[in-house]
Amino acid sequence: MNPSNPANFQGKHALVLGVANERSIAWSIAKTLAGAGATVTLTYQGERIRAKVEELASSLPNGKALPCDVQDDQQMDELFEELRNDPDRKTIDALVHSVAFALKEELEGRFVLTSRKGFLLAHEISVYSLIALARRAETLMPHGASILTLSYLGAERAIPNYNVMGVAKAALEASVRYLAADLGPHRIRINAISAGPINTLAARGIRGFTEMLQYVREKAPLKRNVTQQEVADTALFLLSPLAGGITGEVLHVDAGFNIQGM
Ligand code: NAD
Ligand code: IMJ
Repeated sequence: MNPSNPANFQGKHALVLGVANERSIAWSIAKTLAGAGATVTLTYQGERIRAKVEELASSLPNGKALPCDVQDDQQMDELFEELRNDPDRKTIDALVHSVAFALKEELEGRFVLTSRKGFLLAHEISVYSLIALARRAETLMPHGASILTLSYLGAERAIPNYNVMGVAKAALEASVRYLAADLGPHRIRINAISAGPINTLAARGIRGFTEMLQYVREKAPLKRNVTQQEVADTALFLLSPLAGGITGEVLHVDAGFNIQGM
């Protein structure tokens, strides 16, 4: 990439949470950031996906994979301690939060049946983690650093089966605004992409997901689903100085589906 291009990430470090496999949205974003010159650190949730994420990290120039289960404060502290001691990674110019989880039984049936345990778990992993990471990252972030998270239209509309995840995404989007207000004076920006449905691990096994993809394809202004690359390109933009005037924003990358009325 042209060194004068504002979306050039040469000499910059990006920390990307939420890669589980090649289909993860976080992986598309990581590859795109690496393509723009960034040194990328991936994190993985547990030993079960360690080998896969290490393999993906090793395919990136100077890529590295470190453990981080966002339910574990000690693992989060150790992640940032490890980064602080690595000369190539001791500053974080871009942080990508692409993490969400709810109990499978909460993602079907009536929302009114949401359990206390299911509610708290979804919010802990999918929302609190962003705040916990932003606080730790702040100390390593230079002026101009940028944070990005992934949301979904279910934050704004009642979408069948999205249930407690929709409420968690609403809290995530509100957290983006509060974090933007808090981090702005430190010249750190934070935004969300509200992505249209994409066939990933988090979508697989969702009852009727194929029909949801088809519904969007028929109704969206662009008459198709959004691609992983379109989400990743928007991520690169929001994380770069090209978006220097944008913070606290939720940007829909969904082939226009959200604007459609009748
Ligand atoms: P994915 O399953 O590939 O990614 C979800 C990630 O969350 C996984 O890598 C998983 O390891 C991680 N995770 C779960 N619990 C964790 C924990 N305790 N600690 C650390 N990591 C944990 O699926 P995806 O579709 O790439 O999802 C990424 C993000 O995009 C999520 O926030 C999701 O809500 C959002 N999103 C997805 C879609 C879609 O249709 N796929 C649409 C809009 C938004
Ligand atoms: C998820 C559930 C219901 C409807 C859904 C989704 N639609 C879309 C998704 C229409 C697009 C995918 N999505 C946006 C998510 O955020 C998914 C999060 C998720 C998925 C799972 C599946 C496996 C599991 N827990 C999960 N937790 C969160 O056990």
